[in-house]
Amino acid sequence: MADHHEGTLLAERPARQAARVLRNFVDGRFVDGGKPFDIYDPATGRVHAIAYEADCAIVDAAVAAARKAVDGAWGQMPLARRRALLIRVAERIEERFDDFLEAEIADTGKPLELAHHLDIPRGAANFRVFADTIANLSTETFEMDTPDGGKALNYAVRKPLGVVGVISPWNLPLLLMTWKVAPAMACGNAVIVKPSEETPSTTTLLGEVMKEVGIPDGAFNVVHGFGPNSAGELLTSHPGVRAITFTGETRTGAAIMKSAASTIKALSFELGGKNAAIVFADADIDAAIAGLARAVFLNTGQVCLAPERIYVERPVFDRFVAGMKAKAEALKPGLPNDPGVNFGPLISAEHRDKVLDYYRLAVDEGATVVTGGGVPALIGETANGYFVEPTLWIGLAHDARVCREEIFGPVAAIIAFDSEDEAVRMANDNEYGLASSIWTTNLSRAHRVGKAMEVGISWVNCWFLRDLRTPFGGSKMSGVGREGGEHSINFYSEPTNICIKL
Ligand code: NAD
Ligand code: 6OD
Repeated sequence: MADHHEGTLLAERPARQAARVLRNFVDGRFVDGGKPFDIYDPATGRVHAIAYEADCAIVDAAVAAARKAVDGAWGQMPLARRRALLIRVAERIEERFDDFLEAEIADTGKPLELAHHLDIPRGAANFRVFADTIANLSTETFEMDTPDGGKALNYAVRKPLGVVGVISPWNLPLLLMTWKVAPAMACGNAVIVKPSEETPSTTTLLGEVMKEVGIPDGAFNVVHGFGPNSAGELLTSHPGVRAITFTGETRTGAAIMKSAASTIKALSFELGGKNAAIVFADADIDAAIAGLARAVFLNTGQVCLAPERIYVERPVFDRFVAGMKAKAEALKPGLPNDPGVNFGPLISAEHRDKVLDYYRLAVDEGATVVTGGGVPALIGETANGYFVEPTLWIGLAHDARVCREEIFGPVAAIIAFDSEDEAVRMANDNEYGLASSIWTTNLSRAHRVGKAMEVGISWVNCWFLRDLRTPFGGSKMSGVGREGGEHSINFYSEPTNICIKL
């Protein structure tokens, strides 16, 4: 068994004695090399780790190791053994729960309670679910008549794609990375993960876990670094990588598509959103307020599925706004471990500045600020953290820029409507199409409006309720393809049809 802290040895440099070192994980080992870069704790603004940017040689070595694993020990492994190993990965994440918790919190600053009930458990669940899914899917068989009056039998067999590049974002680092790594590995692919440069810690820890449970060398690799002209682009343009599965911004998806074009890679994209919620006057308004306050402010609004536009039927508008304001003002910012803290920082100083620019723009565009709109007055360790206030606006036109562009912060514009048609039209009038959340007690309306939404996932009287067997992804500019259940297996494998003349 490997040393648990192989990838996270204390830094050698005296000035950074408190920082962890995150090396690249290639062919079952943490390797030296690459250029160091700082990882910040967003709750305090302090450097808490140093990662090493993978160069061309490290990425090439990762691709070669992954190819060897697909052709050998991992790709050839009997399915029962592969599944058992993936379940061991889930168990080991649970055994090392506190290590994952600590690493995720250090990178993101998110409240401990949130990482405890969402990020880390879902990291483990992703491996269990896809270890099951892969065991329970069939392929198709057709018997056909042939021109000579005989018969032929067609049947398909599923094969791994080969080497899969996984490029992941910073908002739910372990959850979103394992959501792709688990099905890719269940299908027998070897993966190379490029985690976000802001949040590389839990992916590095997963390298340790893979080694500890006996996943063959090369089946799981980690390369650290950035996007353009760095590890990200080296992966997306590498001829040895057969597929890229990506979660992140829409414009990054466009850049990856270009970079992957010349080597014709399979692509699965989960991209940005500008999600709408609709609250009808017949809804349980208290439930809508509780559900949508959670949706807008969870993870400081840094959830791709979060509604940033809420359309509310006029008779219940004032009551809804007052309820949301009370929820926003009850949130407590602070350090992840401090008692009662349920509101974390944004991920970086750069992202905080972007969100604050939108706060200013909203006022320029005519918003009345119901609550928030600035930076909370914090003292002590969090004074230099990347905090902003939870914010609500009314009085904006539906086509204001702040109502059209993804902000990715703890903010929503609340807009009144007078008819179902008007609400549906405004909700769909956006270039994104990721998710929606509709609140009504009218069953017919729930089905009708749920289906009318131009999105990948349309929630009714709930939000972010996930059954991992269902299709997940975005419409319009929010994504390409679907993952979840058999949709993931279909992306991460390809069938060969065998036609036998009988
Ligand atoms: P991002 O696009 O900036 O970065 C995501 C990843 O892509 C990072 O690892 C980054 O290093 C890498 N990258 C950037 N440019 C690249 C390039 N040219 N080539 C290869 N790799 C590159 O996104 P982010 O800021 O980390 O995450 C926030 C965004 O992600 C938001 O837009 C959010 O809506 C979206 N998101 C979508 C979903 C979904 O399921 N649809 C889920 C979570 C986040
Ligand atoms: O739950 C999931 O599987 C998923 N992909 C969630 C995406 C959240 C976006 O921030």
